[in-house]
Amino acid sequence: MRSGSYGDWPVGCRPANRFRAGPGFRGFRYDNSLRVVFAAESVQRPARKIKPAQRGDWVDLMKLIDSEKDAVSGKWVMKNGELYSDDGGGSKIQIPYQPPLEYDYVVEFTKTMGNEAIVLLLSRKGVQFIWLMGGYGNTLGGFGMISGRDIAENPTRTKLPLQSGRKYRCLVQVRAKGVKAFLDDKLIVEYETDFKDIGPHGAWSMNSAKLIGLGTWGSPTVFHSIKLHEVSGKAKAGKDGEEKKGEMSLDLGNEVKMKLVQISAGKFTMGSPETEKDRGKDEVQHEVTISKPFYMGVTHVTVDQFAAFVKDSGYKTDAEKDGWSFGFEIKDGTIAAKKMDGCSWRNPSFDQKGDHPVVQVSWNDAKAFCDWLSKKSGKTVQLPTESQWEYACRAGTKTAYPWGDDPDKGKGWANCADQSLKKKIPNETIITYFFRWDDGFVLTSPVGSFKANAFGLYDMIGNAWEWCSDRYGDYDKGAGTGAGFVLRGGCWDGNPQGCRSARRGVGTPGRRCFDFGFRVSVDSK
Ligand SMILES: [Ca+2]
Repeated sequence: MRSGSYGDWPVGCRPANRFRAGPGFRGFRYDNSLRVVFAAESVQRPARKIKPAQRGDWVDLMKLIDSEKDAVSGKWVMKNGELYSDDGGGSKIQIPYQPPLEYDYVVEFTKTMGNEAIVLLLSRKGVQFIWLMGGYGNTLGGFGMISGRDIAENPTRTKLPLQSGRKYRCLVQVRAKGVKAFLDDKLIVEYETDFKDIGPHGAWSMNSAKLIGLGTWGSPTVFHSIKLHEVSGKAKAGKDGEEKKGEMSLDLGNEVKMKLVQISAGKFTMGSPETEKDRGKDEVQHEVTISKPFYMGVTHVTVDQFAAFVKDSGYKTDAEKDGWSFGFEIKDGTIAAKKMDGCSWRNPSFDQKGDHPVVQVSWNDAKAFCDWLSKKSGKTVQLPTESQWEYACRAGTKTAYPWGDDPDKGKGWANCADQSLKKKIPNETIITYFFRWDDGFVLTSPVGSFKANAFGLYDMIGNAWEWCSDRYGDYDKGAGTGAGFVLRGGCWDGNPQGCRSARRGVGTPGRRCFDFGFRVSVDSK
């Protein structure tokens, strides 16, 4: 066992010793006590600030490392544009990794002395499988440090002598079908594997699962360049709060994020034509101009996201303050909705997981969430206006539903009152008719389970009603002045009438229910 800095080094590097055990070596298992060391260290580290690569661009990580010291741990010195490790037992750099994107990683380096390793670690199913430039006894190669039988197939391995003082260029290609590593254009390791299974190794992802580690072990090394290049895949949002390529990611703390997408300014016809089946009289058509682009949450606010808010702020929802909310039980083949003591977003009267839309939230609660997130993010986070909501829901469509005018063609688009719900409540009389398809969910569903609309937004129809910032009122009388606020989008128990794009709902600000949720919008600068 080594001294303090050893704990800074991934346990996965220890096999340098055990590798000597001979050809029968099949791997190693992590020591729980050392994993605890990692967990403790991770708490003390500052948040990551490294920007991910953009598609088609090469990103010089050396520059980032130079400007953002927390990208590095161990003994590193930046001199004249080169990064020196004065390695006494392990030093590392964390670099972005955003599966399922395809990347090239290029590292140019010179090992100056010593006989151990330079490594770049990835894993498959949480098991380390690449020791990119592993070395013992001046050997350089792609060692499969296989500690899980599921990846014990024989990879291509080539060992090369690693000479001190010589410059090497290493390229790692992460692709959908596997990983290849080249040293000076020579293939040194190749794995065919499921793209989805490739990721950072746990020991290296101390701050984020989106980072992998590059480091040295036992050998002072000079890194001349470290670059990465996104080869394909959709560009992702940049660092927290950064507005880039039409996306935004907000940090809610405790590793909880919220993704938003930019919606362009434009004009649309709000409301429904008089010919639309089941339309409401309050859906009078009128032209609306959305004068400025804005960001919209790609999904409802989830239970996990709401929990991050409550944890940070200590906020108590209206239902919690009052000690009751509107819950339901499925009884005698119907939904029996009623006031229930102790019912709230924590106990909505049915089972929900963290990725389901939070429900049992009032307009007041949703507004409090937005105010909190505004303060936390420095952005203007709010509930969408009713116009913004319908513009975003329609995403260019003029039909009754995002998928067209025929409710029967909506399978795969939304979680509504479908046949799976009907089977549970065959005697229901309030929900007068159901969608004819089966969406697979009786109650709420994980957000983003269905098709996104043309703006990249999920569940604009169905799952849970969404609060808007506007008071309800007649369209032709300007801003609403009524006591209630607008709810849009229908819900898991919404029938084909209630789940139309133009459908308007309303609730008083303290009202909460088992199918009331929300999503947020953010002003564009
Ligand atoms: Ca359903």
